[in-house]
Amino acid sequence: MFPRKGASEEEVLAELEEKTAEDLTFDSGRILGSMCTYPHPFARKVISIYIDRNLGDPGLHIGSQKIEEEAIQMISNLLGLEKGYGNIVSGGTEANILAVRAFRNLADVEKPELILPRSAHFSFLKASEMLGVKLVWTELKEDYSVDVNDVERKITDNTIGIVGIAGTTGLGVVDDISALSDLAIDYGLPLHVDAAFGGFVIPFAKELGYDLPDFDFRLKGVQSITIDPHKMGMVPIPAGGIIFRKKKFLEAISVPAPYLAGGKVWQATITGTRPGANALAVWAMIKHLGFEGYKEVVKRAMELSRWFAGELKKIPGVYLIREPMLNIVSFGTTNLEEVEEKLKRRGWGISAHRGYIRIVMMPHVRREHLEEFLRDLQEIITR
Ligand code: 0PR
Repeated sequence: MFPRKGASEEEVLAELEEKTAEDLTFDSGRILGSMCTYPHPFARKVISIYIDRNLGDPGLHIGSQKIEEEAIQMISNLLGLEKGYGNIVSGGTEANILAVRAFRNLADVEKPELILPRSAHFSFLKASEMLGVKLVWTELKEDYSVDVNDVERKITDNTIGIVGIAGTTGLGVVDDISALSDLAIDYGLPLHVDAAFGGFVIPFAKELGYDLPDFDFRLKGVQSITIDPHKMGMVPIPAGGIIFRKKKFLEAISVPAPYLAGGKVWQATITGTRPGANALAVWAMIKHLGFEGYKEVVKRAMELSRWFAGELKKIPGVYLIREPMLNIVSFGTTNLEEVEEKLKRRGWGISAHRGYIRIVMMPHVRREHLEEFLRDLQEIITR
């Protein structure tokens, strides 16, 4: 019911506290299966200062728009591009939709089809339905990366583009983007890389010496990349990123907004009014942490993942789905559903709906949390 009379701030806050008591919080250490993390205190500060900025009307907030553009350029550079074209958006879903939209608009095909691996995130289902693009799924190999031969077999005259994934949602697998890129070039098709998760992991992990495939604009067939600051970028939700190699992709999805303060401006995002504060927080976090800062975050997460995977293997009845490539460790057990239920009852924020339990070593996950989790898991399994 819409209240007729307002209540005091104290009353409202007390009610909120009571109602959110059942939420899990990131600092409790109980959230082990999420790709989000606690808002970095510095990002939180930036957001609270600039909470009123709206990138939907860049003529009003000219400075903020320039900062968004600088953030896009810094991310483009991270991904091997001197100059990129894109936006800070609401998340990986919007970024993926924008990429598919750009490919479709440029393709001029009557019955557009998009080729993507079975491991792709469900955001492509939304893109497919909204854009009228048929999804053509390709098989995975034994290591859960996309079968590039199957991708080639599925190319037709209706294909508008190919999707590869750098950090799959379930297992953190990086596809053979280099082979996909070659294929894309051979067939004159654009390749989109969904690095929503891996984008803020792989560049740092590579420099740390982890043997990971190339995945970014250094590969000439890659035309667009989804990369989410609100995952491993440690920026509060919502902060996704879409970067295109060429201006034509952005132009293909731009609509005119002629009456705004900045005169005739073009908008290439799905949302109109959008949070400037979050784009500023992306910029601020990159400036604050720098490459070295993110590298430290990734180092911890990768080491924790290897250690955790090793510990899991010691528990009888527990098996890894595959060796972790990034900071995601997924495992199965006998009686998985029962184990999941019991873990949840003990307050663990995990899920097993894909046929395994996925643990994501986000920055809020600490070794002592995992030790406690392992103790609970062992107890449940051996009981
Ligand atoms: N692409 C990939 C590879 C993803 O893993 C995800 C989200 C997306 C795109 C879509 O991103 P947005 O959710 O930002 O639109 N992957 C997470 C997942 O499905 C989303 C998530 C995050 C789920 C936190 C739960 C959670 O607690 O697991």
